[in-house]
Amino acid sequence: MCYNVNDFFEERSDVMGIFSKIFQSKEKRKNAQKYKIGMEKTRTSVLGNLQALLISSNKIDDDLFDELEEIFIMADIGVDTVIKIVDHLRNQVEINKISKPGDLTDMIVDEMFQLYVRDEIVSSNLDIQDGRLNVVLFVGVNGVGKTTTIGKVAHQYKERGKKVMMVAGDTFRAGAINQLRIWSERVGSLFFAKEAGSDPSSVMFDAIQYAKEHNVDVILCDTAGRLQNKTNLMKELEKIHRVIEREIEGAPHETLLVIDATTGQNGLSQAKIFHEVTKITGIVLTKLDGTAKGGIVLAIRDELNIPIKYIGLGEGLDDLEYFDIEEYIYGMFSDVIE
Ligand SMILES: Nc1nc2c(ncn2[C@@H]2O[C@H](COP(=O)(O)OP(=O)(O)OP(=O)(O)O)[C@@H](O)[C@H]2O)c(=O)[nH]1
Ligand SMILES: [Mg+2]
Repeated sequence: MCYNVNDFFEERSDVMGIFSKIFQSKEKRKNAQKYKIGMEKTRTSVLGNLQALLISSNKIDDDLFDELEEIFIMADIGVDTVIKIVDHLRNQVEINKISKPGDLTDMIVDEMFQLYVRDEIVSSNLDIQDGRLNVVLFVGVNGVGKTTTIGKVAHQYKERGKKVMMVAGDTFRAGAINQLRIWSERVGSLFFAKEAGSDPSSVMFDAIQYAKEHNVDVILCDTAGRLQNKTNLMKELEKIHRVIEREIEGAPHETLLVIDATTGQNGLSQAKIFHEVTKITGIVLTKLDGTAKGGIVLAIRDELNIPIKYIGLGEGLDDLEYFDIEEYIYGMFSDVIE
């Protein structure tokens, strides 16, 4: 299959530019700047390669599609997802008789956008409601950013006037309790801990009683980092979940799996296993600022169907954003959308 520049000189079809139109219609640009800055590594890498490829190609052919696949896989979009995107792109090129490689950029942006929003508009808001004690549990492997994210989330809810309490459920790692305590002081939230080595389920139990007595709005529960293949630790997580569930109907209202974006595809397999043990309601994708592999967002959406609720774009208190697909795509492609 080969599309030669000289064979077709058709105008571009209406199916293109959907993303640009939607994005233009909203006043999201200001917030999107944070994505743009935070995703600099992904943007410069993906876009740099993409632009170099499209400029150097004078026709759309199989070689071009192969190279596109390579660029997307390098950005960690995931092989299965990439194949889907590129196959669909091929079809669109054929149907709309696209011949200029330069016209592909808009189509690629749209493909990615539509892949994410295909079934429904995915809400990234946390299920935090007024008039009840809300429980958010943070889980994940070691060092992904659970404790830091709790600090950032606490800060956001404090700013909105909520009474927030952090719970030191990581009783395992030396220094973990203190690390969370420091975050609570920084944010100005309540803090609940028992002595190191306590059973984390009993910490949760006591924390919930305390929170009920003191009219706390939101409790954010830290847990010890655990490898998904360590059976005893995963069982511990099940127990923590059960205790919370027993004490408050419908809780935990959110169980967020924290994934480090720099670990790429490995994060996907972590998610699958954690999801089997404890129902994950959302993903926090941290360290997106530290990787050129920001395409992992699309792989998570396509392969797991668990919503990404937050993304971490740095180590500071304000470097956490609700995940927004439009702002994300803007962060990745802003140089060509503008
Ligand atoms: N660049 C960047 N660094 C981050 C982000 N989130 C967390 N970090 C850093 O990642 C490191 C680990 O963060 P922690 O919050 O301690 O991770 P954890 O999951 O609680 O770790 P354990 O409790 O040991 O399992 C720290 O140096 C954080 O500053 C982010 O969004 N971007
Ligand atoms: Mg921690």
